[in-house]
Amino acid sequence: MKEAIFRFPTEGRPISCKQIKSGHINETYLITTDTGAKYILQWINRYVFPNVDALMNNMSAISRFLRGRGGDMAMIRYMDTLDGRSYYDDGQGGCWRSYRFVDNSICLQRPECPEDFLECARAFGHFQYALRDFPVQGLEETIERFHHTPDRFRRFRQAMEENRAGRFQSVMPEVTFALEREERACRLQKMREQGLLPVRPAHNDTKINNVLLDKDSRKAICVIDLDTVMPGLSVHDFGDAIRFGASTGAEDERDLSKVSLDLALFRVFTRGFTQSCPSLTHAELEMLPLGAYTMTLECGLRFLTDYLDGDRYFSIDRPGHNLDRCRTQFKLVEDMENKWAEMERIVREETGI
Ligand code: GN1
Ligand code: MG
Repeated sequence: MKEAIFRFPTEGRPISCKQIKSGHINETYLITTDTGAKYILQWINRYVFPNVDALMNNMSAISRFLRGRGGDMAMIRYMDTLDGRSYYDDGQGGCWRSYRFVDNSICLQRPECPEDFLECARAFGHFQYALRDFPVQGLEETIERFHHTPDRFRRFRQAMEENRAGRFQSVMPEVTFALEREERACRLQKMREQGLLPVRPAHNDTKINNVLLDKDSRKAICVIDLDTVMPGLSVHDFGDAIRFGASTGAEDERDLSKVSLDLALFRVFTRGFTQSCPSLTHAELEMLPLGAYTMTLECGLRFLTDYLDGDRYFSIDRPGHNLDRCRTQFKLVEDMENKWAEMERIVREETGI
């Protein structure tokens, strides 16, 4: 049992604790008490999120705003600790938070049918739309330059130079692949700087497993994992969801012949996201395919950077795990290049631009 749970006002006495393997950064546990009440307890990774107060402040500002707005999408509510704080600092570098498990909810690692992905799109589209007039300057950057692609390339170059794990020589094909695509991948950040794309409150981590679905109706209940909500681009939210959910293979699949972009899922997501977020500008709609491309390349680059650094950021389950993940992302990028005209056509057909 994780001792931290006793710092929170649970209903009943905690009797079991099971780790939920989902995500590469924080640790998540399902706690059950003797009355049958269930809670999620989470350990926050301070290496990745040094400023836990900023993260919890963002989250409560967003929750307050969304609750005030009403609508059919729920919001999880973190519990205060018994001594009235928003999280528990265990004094040994660990920070913990907890919320009541959402009854009858499931989260998927991949869509089991197109409707699951449509629900995921509706949830993230609705999230964007509901926050369309949230004062974005009130949000703190919980991770500096999180989706600043040019800065990701800068850090990548630094990792190559430092070559901490001595792996540089073994990843030359991946290095070349990334560098050849740098200009295209940095285009959205340029557009942001030129004011061509609006800066909005973005979720920034829109994997399908960050949406809770109702186990029976399979309808989206709410969006979770708000740790990376900060000023960003809507096209990144679209793109990250495609990168993960519209791939025919798992993020760490070793057989690359299984990894490609599923255009039917791409279409479904485009439909759900844009219909539930009618506030997207013409430029944002036009850039949706580039959002998918950028987030996939950037994510591959981040895995590669971490591989060069000796796996310090993303948790791994096997040697070479980050390199495997990098390769699936790059394979997907290549497939998007081949399917580019179709991606653009789908966006035109679904949005009417
Ligand atoms: C990390 O931990 P998880 O799975 O929610 C990462 C995302 C990556 C993702 C890749 C804070 O998210 O940016 O896209 O792994 N989160 C952070 O699967 O870096
Ligand atoms: Mg996350």
